[in-house]
Amino acid sequence: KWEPLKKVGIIGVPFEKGQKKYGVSVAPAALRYAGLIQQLSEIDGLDVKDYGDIETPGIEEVKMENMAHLALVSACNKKLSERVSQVLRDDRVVVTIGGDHSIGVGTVDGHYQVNNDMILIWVDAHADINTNKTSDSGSVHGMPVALLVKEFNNYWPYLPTMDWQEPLFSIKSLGYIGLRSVDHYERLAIEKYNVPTFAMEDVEEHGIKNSIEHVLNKLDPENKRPIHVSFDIDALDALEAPSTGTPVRGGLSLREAINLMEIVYATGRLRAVDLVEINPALGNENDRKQTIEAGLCVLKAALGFSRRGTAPRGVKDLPIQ
Ligand code: EXY
Ligand code: MN
Ligand code: MN
Repeated sequence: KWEPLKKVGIIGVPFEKGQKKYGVSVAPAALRYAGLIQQLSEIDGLDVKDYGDIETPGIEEVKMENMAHLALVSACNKKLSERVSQVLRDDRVVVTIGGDHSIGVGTVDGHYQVNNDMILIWVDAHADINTNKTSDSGSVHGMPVALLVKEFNNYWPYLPTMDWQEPLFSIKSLGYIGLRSVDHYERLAIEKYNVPTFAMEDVEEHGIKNSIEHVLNKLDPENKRPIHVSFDIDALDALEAPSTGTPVRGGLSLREAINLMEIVYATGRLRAVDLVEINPALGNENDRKQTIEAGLCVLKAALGFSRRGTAPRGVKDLPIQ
């Protein structure tokens, strides 16, 4: 009944104002240079279309307490949301390459516009569910989930420039995998709203396969809702993906992340993937290469690449001499 969509659309988002370090905006170019489009095109039967990058030219800043660059974040996400909706309406799985994780506001908003029954799997070392009242950093990449969910309306002040984004997505449709750096109020929110969460110690106990299957089953027991995976590269262990702004040791192995994505792919319901927080400017040449390769492996697994290999299509025998 549910078959994986064999068409995908790529969006690059060279945006880094949701956090403080230079370099995460270079990731779309770095991934393209490393062969993103070509490698995805080599996946059996996959049709890949590049929708280019979202550019956010000079925007006038607004001041908001403990929330840096709100107007820029907002302008970028508004454009991104529209592009994400467009790709989905073109009947393609949308793959968004960030950029820092503040762009999750735009990807989820754009997805929700088209599939309001979507569920969201946030794969991350962090919960990204701070408000400007609870955040220690004032960086919006730690706030996208709080901006998106309708249950948080009362926890925010009026946010100038954000009128375009009406939070309609419910926190009841959210699940977490990979957490290991969660602020106190973030944990309170997870407990208050009972968000299905497999932090690293739960992944340890149940294994990655049971963890993702449990979250999917909890959010969608009837197996009928479109899936959005927002994958922060810092979900991976810092040894597997060192080039990222807020690395945390003791995370997912690349094998676990690949397996998670293979399981989501196999549902046939994956409609959107974000890959964020790769920062090619951090670490040495080898760190950079390793991190980008890891990101490509994760995306390929999400889009149907089989580690078993695939025999040539429609061919029944080896070539005869
Ligand atoms: N919880 C911390 C904060 O809000 O500043 C750290 C957030 C890091 C966010 C990273 C990208 O996922
Ligand atoms: Mn994140
Ligand atoms: Mn993170």
